[in-house]
Amino acid sequence: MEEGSQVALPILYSFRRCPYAMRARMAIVRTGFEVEHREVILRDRPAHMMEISPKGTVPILQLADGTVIEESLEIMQYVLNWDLSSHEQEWINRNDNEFKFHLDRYKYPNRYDDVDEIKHREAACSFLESLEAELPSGHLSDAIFPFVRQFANHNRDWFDKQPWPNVHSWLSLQLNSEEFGVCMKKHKQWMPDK
Ligand SMILES: N[C@@H](CCC(=O)N[C@@H](CS)C(=O)NCC(=O)O)C(=O)O
Repeated sequence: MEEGSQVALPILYSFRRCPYAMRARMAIVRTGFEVEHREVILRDRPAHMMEISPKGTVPILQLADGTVIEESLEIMQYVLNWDLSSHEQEWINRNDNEFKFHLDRYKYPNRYDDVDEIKHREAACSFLESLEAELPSGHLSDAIFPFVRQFANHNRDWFDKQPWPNVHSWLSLQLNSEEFGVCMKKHKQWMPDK
């Protein structure tokens, strides 16, 4: 390599508070996978991001050879070299479909027609009760806890009163970890040529 020449790093388009982006960033932090971090504001998405992934969601990982990975779970799998077991896949399906469905309606009832947020909070509890009985570990834990964090933060007082000692200690372990601290580091909005 010539002196001073640089190898392009993979590019990560991310948004700090997005739970999908968080799970991808956790995989990146865990492995020390190097990326050029590009912080996105969702209402002002960069043209390059929309070009490589017109669906416009974060996170997006573009590898140095141009390959685009536009699903958070696939980014995790790539970065961690993670071969999901069918049991892990079932948990992720429940998280990304059932739990996320109720979480969105609990957190943002005004975005939907005729939604009772408390009914959705109750429905979300069945997923949390399953977690209480069988806490996820390792990569699976990283894939799930950002969503539980969002649910917990919506009404922390209520959440803290629920009879889920395992979930409470599991969640606080994740949130207080050094890795999560790195994952939540603040970045300025990325702008081309800056
Ligand atoms: N299935 C996608 C979902 C990603 C997703 O929906 N991210 C949200 C932010 S949390 C997003 O970019 N939404 C686009 C928008 O709000 O316009 C994944 O796992 O990466």
